[in-house]
Amino acid sequence: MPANYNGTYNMISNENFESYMRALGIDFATRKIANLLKPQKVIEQNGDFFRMKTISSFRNYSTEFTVGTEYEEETKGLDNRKCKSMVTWDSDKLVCIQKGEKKNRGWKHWLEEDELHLELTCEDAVCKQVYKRAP
Ligand code: VL7
Repeated sequence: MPANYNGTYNMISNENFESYMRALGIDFATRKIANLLKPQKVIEQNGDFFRMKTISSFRNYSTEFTVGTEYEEETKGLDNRKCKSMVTWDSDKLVCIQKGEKKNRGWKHWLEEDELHLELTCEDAVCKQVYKRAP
């Protein structure tokens, strides 16, 4: 039985998002706006199938994938690149590798009690975000 990530989570902390966005080549003005956001993650999971939505007042981003199956990801509204992405389980952690133009790109999710943790990596930048399950 895989871990259950189903739920809605609100951002409570966001470290190094600025350097992650810089590594992705996001322009100054967009970074300034994006840095002020407190997005919400909405995760729908059915076994190994996931739909993940990141919702904010500025932009939304949505992806769907099946763990263990490589898929074409287009980061529309973010850095607008194409990646060959693949998510795998590392125990109860979700680990995504995003192969493409940017080296060392990916993310990891894990749960700690009512918190959803996310580490976003691009090149040498690591952003750490924590979300709390919505009441
Ligand atoms: C999704 C943002 C910065 C552009 C706008 C910022 C809008 C809200 O890949 C992601 O999530 C995974 C794991 O949860 C599931 O898809 C990260 C947000 C990364 C990158 C680019 C700034 C412009 C933020 C959509």
